[in-house]
Amino acid sequence: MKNILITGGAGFIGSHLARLFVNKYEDYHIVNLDKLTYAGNLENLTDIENKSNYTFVKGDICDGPFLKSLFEQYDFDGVMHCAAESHVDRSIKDPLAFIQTNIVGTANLLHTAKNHWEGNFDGKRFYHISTDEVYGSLEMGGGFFLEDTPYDPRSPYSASKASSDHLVRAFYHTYHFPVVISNCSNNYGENQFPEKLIPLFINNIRHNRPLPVYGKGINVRDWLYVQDHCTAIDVIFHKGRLGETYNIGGHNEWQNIDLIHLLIKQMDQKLGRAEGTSKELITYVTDRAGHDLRYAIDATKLKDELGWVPSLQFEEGLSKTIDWYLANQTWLDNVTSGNYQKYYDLQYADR
Ligand code: NAD
Ligand code: TDX
Repeated sequence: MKNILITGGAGFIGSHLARLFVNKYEDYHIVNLDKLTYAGNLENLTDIENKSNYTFVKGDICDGPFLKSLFEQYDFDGVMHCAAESHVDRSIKDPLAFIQTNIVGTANLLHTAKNHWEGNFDGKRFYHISTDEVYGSLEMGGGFFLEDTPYDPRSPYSASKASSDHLVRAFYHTYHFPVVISNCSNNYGENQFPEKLIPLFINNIRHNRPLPVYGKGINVRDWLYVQDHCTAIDVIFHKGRLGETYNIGGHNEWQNIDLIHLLIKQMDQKLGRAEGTSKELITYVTDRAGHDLRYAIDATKLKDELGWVPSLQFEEGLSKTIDWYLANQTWLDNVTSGNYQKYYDLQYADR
C-alpha cells in the first residue's frame, strides 16, 4: 500500500483527482489535505468519503509543524499538490492570501517532504499542479505556450503560481528532490465553484441574472474538461520524467463571447426557453485589470512522450457540465447561499 497525499482535494480539480485515484488504485491510500476555504467543499466527495483507501484531513499547508506531523503519521510515498488560491479576480483584490498559500504554502510542503524523505528519494515523487498563466499573455492568432516559453506572469495569482514553480525547480536542481510539474490551460466541468466564467454564467442564466462580460469579450482561453486534466495528471505522476515540465491543454481556443453564445444556446434549449432568450442577460462591464488577452497550450510533448490526448469534444463536455449543474442545483445553492453576495461583491464592486 502506497500513501499518497493530495493537497486541495476538496476543491474543483483536486476532488476529481482524488476520485480518480481512490477508484482506480485500490493499493493506494489517498490522504486528502484541505483547509476548506470558500472553494473547498466536502460535498464534492460524498461518493468516496467512506472508501477504505481514502482519508480526509482538514489542515493548512502553511502550517509547518502540522505538515511535519502529517508526514510522520502517513510516511507519504508521493504528493500531488493542488491546494492554491485559484481565482484571478480575488488575487487582484487580496494578493497577500495568494502569496501566503501559493508561495509560502508550497515552500512549506517542499521543505517538509524534503526533510521527511531526506537521504532516500528513491520511489518518491512530488508533483506540482500549475497553470499556463505563468507564461503570460499571447497575441491573437500568434503562437502557443511551450514548456520553455519564458515566464511572464501578469496577475498576483499567476505571479504566485510562477514563484511556486520556481521553488519546485530550485528544490530539484539544488537537492535532487524528485519533482515533476505540469502547467494546464483553463479547466471546466462539474463541481467548479461558481465564480469562474462557465459555472458563474450557468448559475446566472438559471436565475436570469446579468452575465458580466469583461471588456469586449474578445479574450481567448483554451478549455479542457477537468477529467481530461486528471487523466493527464495520472500519466505524468506515474510516467513523467523527474525534473520535467509538461504542458496540458485541449487545443480548444474560444473567444469569451463565442463561448458565452454557445453556453446560452445550450442553456436556453435545456431550460425550454426560446432560442437566444438569455442573450439579453449579456452585460459588458469594466475589463479585468491586466486582463491577459490569450492563452493557448502546445501539449505536443505530453502527447509524444506519454501518449496523452484529451477525450472529450468541447460542445459535448459543455453540455455534460450544464446537465450536472442543472441536476445539482442544491450544490449550487449551498455553495452560494449566505456568501453569494460576498463573493459577488468581491468580484464586481470597485474593480
Ligand atoms: P479551487 O480553488 O477549486 O480549489 C483549491 C482547493 O485548495 C480548495 O479545496 C481549498 O480549500 C484548498 N486550499 C486553499 N488554500 C489552502 C491551504 N492553505 N491549505 C490547504 N488547502 C487549501 O482550485 P482548482 O481550480 O481546483 O485548482 C487546483 C490547482 O490547479 C491550483 O493549483 C490551480 O492553480 C491549478 N490550475 C487550475 C486551473 C483551472 O482552470 N481551475 C487550470 C490550471 C491549473
Ligand atoms: O465574470 C466573468 N466575466 C468574464 O468575462 C469572469 C469570472 C470571467 N470573465 C473572463 C475572464 C477570462 O478572460 O472569462 C475568462 C475566464 O475567466 P476565469 O474563469 O476567471 O478564468 P481565468 O482567469 O482564465 O483563469 C482560470 O484558468 C487558469 C483559472 O481560474 C485559473 O485557476 C487557472 O490557473
